[in-house]
Amino acid sequence: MKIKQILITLITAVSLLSYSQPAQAIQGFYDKKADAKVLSDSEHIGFALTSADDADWFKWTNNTTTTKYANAVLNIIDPDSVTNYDLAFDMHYSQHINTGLLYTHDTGPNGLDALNFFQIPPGATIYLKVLSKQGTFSPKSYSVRWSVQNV
Ligand SMILES: [Ca+2]
Ligand SMILES: [Ca+2]
Repeated sequence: MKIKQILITLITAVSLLSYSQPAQAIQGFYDKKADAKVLSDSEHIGFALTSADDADWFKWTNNTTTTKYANAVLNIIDPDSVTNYDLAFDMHYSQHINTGLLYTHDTGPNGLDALNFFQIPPGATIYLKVLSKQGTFSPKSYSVRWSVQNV
């Protein structure tokens, strides 16, 4: 009886360990805001999400003295009728003032989610996040067309 209890304790401990592993194993590229990929003024990005918990972060800082206007278009390459990736952003006006995560309009599995002419004042940093909508994930490549301009 005692051996059985010890075995159960051991099995429980082992399964707890193996449950805690996957969360750490899901590590790809640019998964966190702090690891965001720095964008240039104009880029066509081609990446992929590899799990339902995967996300990719990007950032661009307005180092000029004039307001810039940002455009970003998210597109799933080879879309299907279910997989839906979303484009969100968080504008940091300064180190301590930011908008929090905001989502661009979701256009569905075959749509293009976009940020259009979004104002970025001098000194501000915009963070973009690409993630999959809950319950719709399958591994897909996607592209983001990014550019900043004057108006
Ligand atoms: Ca990632
Ligand atoms: Ca979407």
